[in-house]
Amino acid sequence: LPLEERLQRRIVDGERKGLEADLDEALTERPALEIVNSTLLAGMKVVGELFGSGQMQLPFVLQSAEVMKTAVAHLEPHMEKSDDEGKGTIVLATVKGDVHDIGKNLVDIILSNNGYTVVNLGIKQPVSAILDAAQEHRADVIGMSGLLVKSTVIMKENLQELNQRGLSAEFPVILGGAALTRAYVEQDLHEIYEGEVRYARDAFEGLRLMDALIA
Ligand code: B1M
Repeated sequence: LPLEERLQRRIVDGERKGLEADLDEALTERPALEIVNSTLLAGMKVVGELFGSGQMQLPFVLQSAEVMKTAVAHLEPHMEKSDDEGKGTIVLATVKGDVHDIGKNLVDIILSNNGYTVVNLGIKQPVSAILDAAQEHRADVIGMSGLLVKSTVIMKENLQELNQRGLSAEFPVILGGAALTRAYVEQDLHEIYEGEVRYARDAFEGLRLMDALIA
């Protein structure tokens, strides 16, 4: 198989053996981020489709996710970093009840490489933990990720909690994850949140939003 297809198959099949060698070969042709975006994410998309249609069982999805994480970790040192530092702080978390963290961790990498301080709380974070960390670290922005449909409801509740605690003016919020839509965030959630709430389709939009919110 050609290299790109081979790499995609490694993600889909959860096949780790020879992964690093293939990634190193790919790095001689293309920048690390492009490999993540065009090749590896395409593989995860196939995994999602197979799982969604019942053609792939959960343990195999987990294996694919592990290979994806290994690949991203291998590529990360090769990613471009800006010399900027201290541009601002974001507290980042996957919301309560949700374990998906590959996307969130990509956001962490992209923001960290571009001069932001990222306080990455991990997965299944209750709103109290997110708000405590935001206050403790004097975050400029709160970022929440979630891939389950029920996470979109949790995000709404979290924004209501920010309102209730009188923190909405202090904390603009960026939301991301596959179950969200732009309309849900920019219309429905925009209506209920008393501060700024924005939707990031991918990690790069997350970066653009950080730049815009902090400027
Ligand atoms: Co899960 N899962 N999963 N899963 N899983 C989905 C999300 C699902 C759509 C699959 C499907 O049915 N087709 C489905 C959700 C359906 C729904 O809610 N309606 C689903 C399900 C059902 C489940 C379980 C419930 C299955 C079960 O137990 N029966 C279970 C849930 C457990 C829980 O959370 N409580 C579960 C478990 C798992 C694994 C553990 C096996 C594994 C996760 C491993 C891990 O993350 N460590 C897993 C995986 C891998 C997936 C799919 C296949 C791939 C997700 C992924 O990593 N994509 C997924 C299918 C899909 O998404 N269509 C699926 C790659 C990643 C880079 O994309 O996270 O979207 P994503 O991030 C993007 C953007 O969204 C954005 O930037 C990234 C790219 O640049 N972004 C942000 C994300 N967060 C952001 C935050 C920002 C800005 C941008 O700022 C704050």
